[in-house]
Amino acid sequence: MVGGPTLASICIPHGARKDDLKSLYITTAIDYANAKPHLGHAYEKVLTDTLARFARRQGVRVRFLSGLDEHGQKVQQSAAKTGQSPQHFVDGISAEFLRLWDILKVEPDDYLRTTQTRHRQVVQSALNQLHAQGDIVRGTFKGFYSIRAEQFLTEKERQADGSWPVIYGEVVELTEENYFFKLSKHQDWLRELLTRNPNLIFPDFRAKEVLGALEKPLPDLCISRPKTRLAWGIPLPFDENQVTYVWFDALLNYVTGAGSGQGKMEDWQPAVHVIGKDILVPAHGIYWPCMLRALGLPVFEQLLVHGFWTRKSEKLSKSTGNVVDPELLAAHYGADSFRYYVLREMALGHDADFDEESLAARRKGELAHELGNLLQRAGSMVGRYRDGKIPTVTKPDAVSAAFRATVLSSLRKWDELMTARQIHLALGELWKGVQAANQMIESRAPWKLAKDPAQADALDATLGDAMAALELVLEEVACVIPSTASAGLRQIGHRGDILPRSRDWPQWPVHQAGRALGKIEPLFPLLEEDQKKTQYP
Ligand code: ME8
Repeated sequence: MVGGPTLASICIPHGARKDDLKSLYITTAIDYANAKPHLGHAYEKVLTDTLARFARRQGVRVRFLSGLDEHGQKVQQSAAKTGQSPQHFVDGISAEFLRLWDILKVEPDDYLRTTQTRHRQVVQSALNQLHAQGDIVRGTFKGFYSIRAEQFLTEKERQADGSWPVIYGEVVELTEENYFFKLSKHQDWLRELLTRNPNLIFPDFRAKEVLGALEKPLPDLCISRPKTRLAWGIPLPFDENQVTYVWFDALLNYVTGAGSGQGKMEDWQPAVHVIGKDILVPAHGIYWPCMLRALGLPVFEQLLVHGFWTRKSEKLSKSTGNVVDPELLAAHYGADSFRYYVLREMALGHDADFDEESLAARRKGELAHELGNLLQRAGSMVGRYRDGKIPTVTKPDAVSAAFRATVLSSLRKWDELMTARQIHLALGELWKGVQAANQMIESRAPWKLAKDPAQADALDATLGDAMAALELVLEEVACVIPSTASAGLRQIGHRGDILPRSRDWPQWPVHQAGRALGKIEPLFPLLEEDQKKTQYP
């Protein structure tokens, strides 16, 4: 439409900014419904929730999707162990996940379960389309199969002497008639796409892993399983004796949940997919872009790949007993302390080691002592010296001007680092503003100023500036610690709701002069035993 009106110019409401129309579709991986949620699940959902809240604060229109992966062998086996039907089993697991998201204030716009009708319809219509196009063909699959584990084994599982580990019991060579999705024809396109778009995968070193895997010829992907072997899946619409392979089913959740979430293929919008490093190659890095292309849909906006949590440098695993229960931690330290810890501790994209002492120390230091105390001290002095009303700063003095410049600069750096997805560093920058406020109070000593009526302006500046800095910081950090930030804002007489930033952000707030404070209470009350006892010694 050269020269004509653009969509943006038609749609901009009166007085709105152009970039108000920016939109973000952001998704998490859908967790396997075969066991309770663990630290890795919780981190990923908190991370995505924070990115969604931050984008909203930047004025972006956001759709945030999360959900559960409920089909497949793992789920079927876990259900069988409990003697429940798979559907009954996943209903129970889904309630556990939803309870955790409620506790952690992870608030997606939609929560998709792959057993829902809307999803089955999308999967079946995608299968029909690809089958009709000739992109799905019947073929023979040959491999080694463990009867006990009810799964095909790969050469990776084979031991050095050529035998199979005893856990697999009897291993037979099996030939199966299955359906295959033609992956290989997209290989050159995908290699070029990744090479030309270095931002398609974050961090960039992860893109190299996908490119590395593309150096060998891609085998076609087996996308079905005979019902006799696996009943718990979405039936192929063109062969009732087969069900859909769980990854082919799971990846399509992003299409089902797009737009209105009504399961319409045309609602697809290129998404930012937040996933862990173990599901990049081959699922999200290879299968998914090829599936989108074959379906005639645009490729995703980005794969945002996070690292793994370990404990004492070891993999979190039920078999070694070193699992970390996020619900237990949230109950003890508070959901926001948990959220803050995981985001402050892990450099997005890299691995991090979970250490409860460090969680307790960050809660006590950065949250309770630095942020919480700032509010309590400044708030109680506003109560004592200014009748609970935020004083007007009529003449900001030199100390005030320097302090304001420091805080505004820390906010700008926070914004830059958040935009660059360096959340842990962004929080460090924001805290420089908090620390500057504490130092400012310490050096201006308002308790002394209050004794001298000639220092009234300096006292006003001290307290007014501290309140303004708190407001600025709390409005930003709300994406990380939503409940506490809103509670803190209400204590300083703000409504506590987080709206998109004004166009001229960051500006020093002036509107709050004369505003009455609410009741000042500790944001992070000291824990009874004060971190002597830990949940994970
Ligand atoms: O992979 N640290 O489900 P899942 C950080 N259903 N993240 C971790 C982790 C850890 N220790 N352990 C797991 C699946 N994760 C599929 C996804 S998406 C279409 C289908 C992350 O329950 C993992 O990387 O095994 C993944 O992103 C998410 O938790 C769910 O893992």
